[in-house]
Amino acid sequence: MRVLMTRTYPERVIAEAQRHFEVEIREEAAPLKIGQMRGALALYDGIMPTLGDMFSAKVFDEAENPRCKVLANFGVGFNHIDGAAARSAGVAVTNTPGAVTDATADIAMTLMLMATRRAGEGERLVRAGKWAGWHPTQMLGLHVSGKTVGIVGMGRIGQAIARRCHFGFGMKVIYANRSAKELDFDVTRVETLTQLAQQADVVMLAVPGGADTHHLIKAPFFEAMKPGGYLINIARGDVVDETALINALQKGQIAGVGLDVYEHEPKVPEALRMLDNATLLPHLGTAALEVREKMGFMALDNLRAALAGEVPPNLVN
Ligand code: 8YV
Repeated sequence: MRVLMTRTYPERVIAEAQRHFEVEIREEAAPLKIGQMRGALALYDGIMPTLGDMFSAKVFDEAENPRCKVLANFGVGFNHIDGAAARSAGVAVTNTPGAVTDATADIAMTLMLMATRRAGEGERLVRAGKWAGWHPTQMLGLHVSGKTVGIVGMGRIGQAIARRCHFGFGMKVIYANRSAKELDFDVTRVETLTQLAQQADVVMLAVPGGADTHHLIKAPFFEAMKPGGYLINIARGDVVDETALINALQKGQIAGVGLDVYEHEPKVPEALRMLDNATLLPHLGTAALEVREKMGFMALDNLRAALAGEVPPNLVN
């Protein structure tokens, strides 16, 4: 069976893949172009795509009974793949849930602490040689312990964030989610995003990307947030109306933001990059070797099952 890996995944993942398949490894870091995706559907039995490989309905338009039977996505987010169009073309789509949960929740906590305690701003001050020394009211930020965190999206990652905030920082946890969640510690579901915005000192976005959550967070949400409130996004960039976010930051409607994802990444607007109260990371959510290996092995399990004619463990379409 021929398999295309659309990026150079970790060595151990590639070695494991080569034990089972004839593997082609794409060395470019840039996402596939539409012609490359169409070609891959015709030439390979399975493909391991990832963030940025936009397998839209258009890609499947000309795919009459493609050779490819599975897109085994490397990553939990699969909003770059049109699952319905893939299914219509006879292509299964899978993802890697669980593998990313703790690492992504950890980056959410990193961003919360960096943003609220102005760590990025402080690091830049020292590195620039401009620190004139300590004084009692220098670079005061928000003390998060005991404050209220509002989590939008209470799936695996949202719950892992809630656990860290509750047990690690004694925070009150409120959340907005389609359904109520029963956890082994105290969390409170709010009925509306406005209520969450009004009550939270720190807002955490942990919803899946896709049409249902596109621009879920926009100007009215920022107007409802506390002026001293912070927004953290480790979900997908387009969950937030980035123009409205920049406007809210410039107007002082919110105190700051911590982002690991961007609406048009890797493009990040200069207006956002210029703001000292914007903590900006380059999509580091799962950037640890053991995590990326675990993601890769999960994707391979999905590939193997699908190409053996079985239902893959993490089928999403
Ligand atoms: C991944 C992510 O590392 O898993 C996801 O959906 O957003 C990241 O944490 C990225 O997609 C690369 O696969």
